[in-house]
Amino acid sequence: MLDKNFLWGGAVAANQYEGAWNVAGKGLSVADVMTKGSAKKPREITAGILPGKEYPNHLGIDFYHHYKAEIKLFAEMGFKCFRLSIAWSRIFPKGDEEKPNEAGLKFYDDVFAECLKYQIQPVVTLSHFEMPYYLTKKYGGWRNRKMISFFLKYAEVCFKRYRGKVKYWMTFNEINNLIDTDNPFNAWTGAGVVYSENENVEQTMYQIAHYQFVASALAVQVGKRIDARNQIGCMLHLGPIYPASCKPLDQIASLKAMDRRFFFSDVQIRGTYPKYTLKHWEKQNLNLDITNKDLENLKKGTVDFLGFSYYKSTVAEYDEKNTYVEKANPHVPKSAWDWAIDPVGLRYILNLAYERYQKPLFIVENGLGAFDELKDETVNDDYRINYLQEHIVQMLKAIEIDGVNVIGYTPWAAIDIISASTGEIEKRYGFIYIDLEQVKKGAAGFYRKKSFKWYQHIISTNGDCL
Ligand code: BGP
Repeated sequence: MLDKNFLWGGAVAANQYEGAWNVAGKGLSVADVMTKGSAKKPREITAGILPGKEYPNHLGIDFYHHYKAEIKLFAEMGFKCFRLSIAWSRIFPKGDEEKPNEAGLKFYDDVFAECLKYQIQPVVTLSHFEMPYYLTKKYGGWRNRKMISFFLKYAEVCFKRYRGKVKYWMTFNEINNLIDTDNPFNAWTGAGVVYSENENVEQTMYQIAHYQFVASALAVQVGKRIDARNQIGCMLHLGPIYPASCKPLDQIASLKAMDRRFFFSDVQIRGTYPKYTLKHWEKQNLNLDITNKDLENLKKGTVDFLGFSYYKSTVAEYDEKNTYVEKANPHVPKSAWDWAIDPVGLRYILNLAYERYQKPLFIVENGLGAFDELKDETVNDDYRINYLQEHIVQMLKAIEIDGVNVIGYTPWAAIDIISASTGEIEKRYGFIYIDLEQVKKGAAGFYRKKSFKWYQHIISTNGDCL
């Protein structure tokens, strides 16, 4: 039997669904200057708005103008919580201003009031791929230590303004994406940084991570001071990287691969740098700007829970030169976007994370991106129902058999939104179908998919029907 306060809900991010990119004083965010991509072609990072290019985030699904109708649908599904992010550039349009933008703050007052009207708890991510673009131009993004104070100020304004309305917060979305330096999307959306060809990318990446750790730890301290009831978490993308075989060296490969993935929560939950990282820095001769005061702050600002997204698993094979290479898992099927579908992996990662930290875990993203077809005003998305059902069953096993403490589950996404990696809406995740053509004409354009009723039933029985 799940706890009666278990947080069932759904998740989204401001830059992928709000639209109204330049309304009511909002500044440009890093997401606002990324063009549309496709399943095959990555999105382009541009130096401002290029005329004639498509910027999907500018419209999103226009939640900004339809939030009442959409939150009403979430209430109809029975959501206990709604995970969303605040667009930093609505609150501080450039990022370094003295005073926040009142119209931006007011928008979230209204959104939170609407959620609370239906007893839906907002669960808020402060930075979800949408930092003010100006901060990248003027300060070089998170390469710069000054970012710590800009973020802290933004966080403090939010904690004060939404005191008593929001209890669950997360500082940086998928902070550990930074470690995958091969994909420029990660440094851009996570830190407002484009690496140059001749820099030591590893050194820059760890420096960015350090500044974000300090910023997050300071935000935790301020958030707790403003309201001791606040629960402030870190947020990572997680998933097992199994050993490719039962060869002993493949076990080491998997162990090291998982350390690399957990490095960020090791710091944010334990408040110190793990030994394996210190050894690595020494070996690589990295020279990082880390002060004693920073280290004290990391200790004082550890997080209350671990929020994470779970989509897929991979395997690690031992490689003499690089310790391991990550590969696809041949034992699990794949989605239309080539993402491995592995529900058992969710139980596995829940166990792994809980053994490592003994902290509450919050699954704040999990879902299937698929091509949906609207027919007779609905979508027959049995594939999505199967995907979610199998994952929920594994989550319940982790809770009821393995004793893992999971506090909530917010599938990605509550409603169809713009996909982060492709910049298209065609990779759909929601329980509610959005017809963008209608949205462009000013209508809300939504249709309940088959999964809508199914999820409503799961929530109303608190998972007992499975
Ligand atoms: C996570 C992000 C989300 C989201 C999701 C699905 O990495 O936190 O913002 O979009 O993945 O990814 P995509 O939209 O690229 O399919």
